Amino acid sequence: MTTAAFAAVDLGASSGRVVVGRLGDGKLELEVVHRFPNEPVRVGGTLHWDILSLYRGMIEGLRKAGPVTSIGIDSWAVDYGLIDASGALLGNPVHYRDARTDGIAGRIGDLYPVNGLQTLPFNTVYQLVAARPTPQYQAARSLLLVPDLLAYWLTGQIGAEYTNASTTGLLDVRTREWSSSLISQLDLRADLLPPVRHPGEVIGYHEGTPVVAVGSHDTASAIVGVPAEGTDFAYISCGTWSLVGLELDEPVLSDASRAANFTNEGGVDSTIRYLRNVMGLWPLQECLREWGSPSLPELLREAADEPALAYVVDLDDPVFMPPGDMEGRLRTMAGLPAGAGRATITRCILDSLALAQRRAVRQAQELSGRDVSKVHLVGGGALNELLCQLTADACGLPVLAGPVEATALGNLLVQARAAGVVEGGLDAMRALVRETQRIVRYEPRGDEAAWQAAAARAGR
Ligand code: LFR
Repeated sequence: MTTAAFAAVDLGASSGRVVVGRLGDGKLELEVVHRFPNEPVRVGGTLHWDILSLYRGMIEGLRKAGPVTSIGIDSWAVDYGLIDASGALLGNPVHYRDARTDGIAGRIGDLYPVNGLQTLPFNTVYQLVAARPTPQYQAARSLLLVPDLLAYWLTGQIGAEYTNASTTGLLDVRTREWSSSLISQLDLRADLLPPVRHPGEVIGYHEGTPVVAVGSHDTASAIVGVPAEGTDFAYISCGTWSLVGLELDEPVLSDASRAANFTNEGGVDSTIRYLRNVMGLWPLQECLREWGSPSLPELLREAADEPALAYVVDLDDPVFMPPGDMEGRLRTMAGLPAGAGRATITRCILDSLALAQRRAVRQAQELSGRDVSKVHLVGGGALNELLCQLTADACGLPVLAGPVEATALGNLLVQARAAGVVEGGLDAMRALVRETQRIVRYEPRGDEAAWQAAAARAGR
């Protein structure tokens, strides 16, 4: 085995980073060479991504990374830019938390039998229905999902990376190609959708360096970076969202699965990411923003001393989706007394998140028929010891927390495999993560009855 360096560009909802991974001879070392903020901009009543500032952050990071064997890009899913016939971007990509899709999913019939996707108001398909009457949509030549747009700017090549394309709602979950019947049924433009490409393919070259398609949906890369052995595990990719589910070979398209709003997204190496979007750390992030960024470790220490399960909400209620006045919404929904302070609110969020994760872990098993013996929790949430312990307690299963940088790792590993530096399938890539990254084990502390009662109170 040889040693080589790779650059992962990983864009999250609140920040982006460029990570250099050095791999070879059983080693895997990460260095975050650049971090930059991702601050959405509301203008003309619409919430946008500041895509040019993200591009600048990426370029700056790649410069700091120095010479690498290849570059891979991942980001959150569903959002896109439209380019015209000259290749120019037609407007800033709209943020998935923008209100333009309100009410659309309810007006459109059931798409589950074709796309197998959880109905989330912001799925690309609903965004396109909202965009259909606009001049930009009519003038567009191609639709590029965010990582594909950035890769286009680096290489001049267009395409739709499969794992991210699977979140649009326009891909047929069985054939893994664009569904022409669904697209024409909704009177959308099939000609906007570029050919599908797969993780491991070379997209093109940036200043002579190959840009390689990875699991460009951040969640797909995160799941590559789950340090699991075997198949009897659930995962939680916990950051702004908690993506909670199982890795399967085939989609689950039953009525019960649709009713439980479980999704079948496309994973690396043709796996199915059978999961549910749980609201994640978003409510806490929003509170912290409103509170002027107080010390999180201190707040978590105080929250740990608060009474358990005193106040719980159904965190998946769409009322928590948009930005702004999160504390007010939590107070109302949880029935918090006027005197409740920040520690109580934080505990309410974390208890409620653990409850929502418990529900998704249990439902995923029931709906798929796959039993699990442990939960892997990866992403930024793995640093939150209180959340990890509460999740173990709620699920009644051990939680293996880490790595924090699972997404960057998954991105890097797929590149390293494409370059021949790592050999084998997901098992081999995960073994390398297991052997090289820090993982902390949390044992469940029991009290199933208390969690059950709380679930009932949260309306679960
Ligand atoms: C996580 C994530 C989720 C997706 C949401 C919106 O970062 O990619 O998987 O549902 O963001 O795109």
